[in-house]
Amino acid sequence: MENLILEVNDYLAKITINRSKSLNALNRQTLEELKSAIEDLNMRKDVKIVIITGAGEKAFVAGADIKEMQKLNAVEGRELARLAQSVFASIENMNQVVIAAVNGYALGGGCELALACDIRLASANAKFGQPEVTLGVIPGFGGTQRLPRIVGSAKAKEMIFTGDMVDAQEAYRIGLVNNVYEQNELMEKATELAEKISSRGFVSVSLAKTAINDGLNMDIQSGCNYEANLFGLCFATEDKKEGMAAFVEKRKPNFRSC
Ligand code: DAK
Repeated sequence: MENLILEVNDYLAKITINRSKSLNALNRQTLEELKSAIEDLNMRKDVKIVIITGAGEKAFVAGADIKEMQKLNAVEGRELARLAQSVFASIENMNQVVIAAVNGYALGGGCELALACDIRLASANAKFGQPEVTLGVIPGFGGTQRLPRIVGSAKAKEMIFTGDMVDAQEAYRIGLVNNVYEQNELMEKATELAEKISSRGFVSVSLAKTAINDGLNMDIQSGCNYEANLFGLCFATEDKKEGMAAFVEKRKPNFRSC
């Protein structure tokens, strides 16, 4: 892979978007590489957490590659949006928990990539924005759909209609990121969070992710019914037996993710 670095260490995979000369902008090749990395990781039972970050200290991802998009016609633009949307949907629906470690600019497609992740941690210098209207287009990689679901439609409309950036503290205030850290602490904190989540009963973490993601597209009653079914499914797992036995026996559980 030319534009991605993929490192797997035990239960943790780290994907670094690696085009720092272009502030890690997503061109077609990078999206194709991301698609293939996500497909491979999704099949792996040993990997529980994926951290996505950008190379360097300036940018997470500064958007889709404007220089590449400049040459596209309408049909090619639609193809690019479809490719990115399918990659981001696979990230959103991965069996693993995906943490975005946003280490700088997360603009346009970069903000949309972070939105597709389960949890967003930001460095203090991070900046988020959907500047597409300044280029005469609209967000095309899911931003008009995911941003309002996360920060509410009023704040999402303000960000998308103005194209203005918000800094890390404002992103935290509006619920766009879960936490903000100094740049040099970001990866350590992301790894600590990964460690904590991976120590839980991982089948249940994964089912909880499914319940939340699918439930967001249902009415509340259908969502609760769906939750009850997945709750019931947990009772068929070894992790449920181990978790409850450990509680009763006053010891730490030893989950085996099955
Ligand atoms: N694409 C390509 N190159 C980029 C880039 C990008 N998004 N962002 C930065 N670069 C490149 C710069 O051109 C520059 O390259 P050289 O000139 O050195 O060759 C290098 O990275 C360093 O950038 P700057 O010199 O500009 O660095 P500064 O610190 O001065 O400024 C900046 C940093 C992040 C504020 C600035 O680079 C910037 O504003 N970048 C563009 C951010 C942006 O507008 N992102 C959103 C892109 S649009 C679709 C609809 C919409 C979309 C896609 C599909 N469909 C419906 C089909 C749109 C998606 C987007 O993401």
